Amino acid sequence: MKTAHLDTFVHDNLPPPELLPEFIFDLPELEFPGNMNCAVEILDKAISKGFGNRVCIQCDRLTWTYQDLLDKANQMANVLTKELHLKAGNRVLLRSANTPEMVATWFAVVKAGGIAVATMPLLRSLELRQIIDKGQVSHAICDHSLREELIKAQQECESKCLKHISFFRSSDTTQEGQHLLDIAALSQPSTFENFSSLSTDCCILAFTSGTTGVPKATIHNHRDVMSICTCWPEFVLKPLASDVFIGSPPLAFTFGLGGLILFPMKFGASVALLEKASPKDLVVGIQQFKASILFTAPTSYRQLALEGLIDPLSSLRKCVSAGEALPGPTRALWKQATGIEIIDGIGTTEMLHIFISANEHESIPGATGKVVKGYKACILDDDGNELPVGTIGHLAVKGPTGCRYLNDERQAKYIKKGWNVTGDAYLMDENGYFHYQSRTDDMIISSGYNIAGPEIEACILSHPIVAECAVVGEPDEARGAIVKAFVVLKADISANDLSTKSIQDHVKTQLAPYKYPRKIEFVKSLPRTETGKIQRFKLRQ
Ligand code: 3UK
Repeated sequence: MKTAHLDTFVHDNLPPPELLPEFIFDLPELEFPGNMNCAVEILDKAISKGFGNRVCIQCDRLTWTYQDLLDKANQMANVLTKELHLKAGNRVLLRSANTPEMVATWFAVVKAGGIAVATMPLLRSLELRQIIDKGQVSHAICDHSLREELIKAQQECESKCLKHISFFRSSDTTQEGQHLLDIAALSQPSTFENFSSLSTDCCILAFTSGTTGVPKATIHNHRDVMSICTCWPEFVLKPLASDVFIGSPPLAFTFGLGGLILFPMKFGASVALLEKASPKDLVVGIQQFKASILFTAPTSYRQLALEGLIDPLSSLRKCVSAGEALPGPTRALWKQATGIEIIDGIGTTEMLHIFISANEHESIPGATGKVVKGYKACILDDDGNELPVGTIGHLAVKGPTGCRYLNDERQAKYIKKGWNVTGDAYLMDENGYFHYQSRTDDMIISSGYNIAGPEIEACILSHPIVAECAVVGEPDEARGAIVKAFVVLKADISANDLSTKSIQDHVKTQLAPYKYPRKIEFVKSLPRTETGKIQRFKLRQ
């Protein structure tokens, strides 16, 4: 394999060919040229498609058209290459909330042939340091208000690879020794000679924390980015140019990058970016920007519906849920509150975006959906053999995108016989719908029964006194493990033996009695990752 990069660090640390998944490009839409820069395909080509004067990005401070975004990205790309000596293949860390400036820097980096390493604003210096070291990051671009932890990380970093930090949105333009990217960009031309990358050159390193907490970096190239812009959005979401996207996932989470930036832009639509995106912020944003397509996580849908925050006559037209299993009761609550059937989809950082999903007309409660056109999926046993319909096993997928960890032994674990194995227990029914059971590491085995926590969670969530809930296995001498539920009650409900009994009885009447939670602990909140996933390993400790 070749590369057009001058800095070949990522190329040199790709997994060996025998550990790569199989890639499939059997649709005409997935035939890409050998030379391709996805930033050019998405941004520059939006102008030639006639989108130049359309609104592209809004936030509560400003509105940018496609032409505005292109001008800013080009100016910044000029600064990166001329002033900061960015070489194609260098890794550039981005640190910001979801802002238009973050988007402009992302495009600037990719246009210049750099590799964007987007990070979540909440990360502290230790986590940033791990990313900088693992990715051998040479440049960082940072919202000025988030500088402290990054500067600390730079100082503490073992490899001293991070040489240039550049800031934007600084209110203090006089501070010496600080490079201010947005100010420097003002004196640059708004045209830029885009780097002519191979479609197989890396353009994103997406970090994922994994179950052990040691971060993994997934490598994605220009072709991967264009593939995700084709499959799920074209075949499932089907947005219109008039749509206004909004949502909570950070742009550092590939769910957010795709859903809030790449997909709207592919269709000439627009996005309203929120720096804070709690359920209350989402409601305000939806009203303010008349948003029509919402991307958020299952808990956020549940909270919006339970707290009566959402106006059933709002501008919303489509709602997408991913990141965690969508419990049946949450789907039903949302339908009741808004009349909208949620579009569920499972994606992973390794696969870049969603590969199993169902649109609002084809979704069925309790199932994530069918395999997205362009991908293949099946269920494997422990030895990597395909299992028959209706059998629980390991979810396996292949398609135009796939797992490539940067210099990581865990590559061998994700790939089985060319399939990407996500670590989820699923079954496929006779109609090709995939039904989520649990993470394979979260399956509870009690007295020889396989119990999938999320099934019990969905049941407990349908109890009228329950706000949130998570189920784990607790080690037990007699039974191996018992089902234990952590429950957050609704605001006006008090925790006592009666509520425990009522929840247990509810489960016993709805599901096979052996599945009922023998222990219930009432808690104020559940531990979650920044991408909204319940941290069940913390509850097990
Ligand atoms: C879980 C789901 C059931 C599942 C992601 C959309 O979540 C994303 O990527 P991550 O790497 O996590 C992947 C894991 O999360 N999961 C995600 N969606 C669902 N489980 N139903 C779902 N709908 O365990 C998976 O293995 O953080 C999601 C797009 C891009 C993404 N990166």
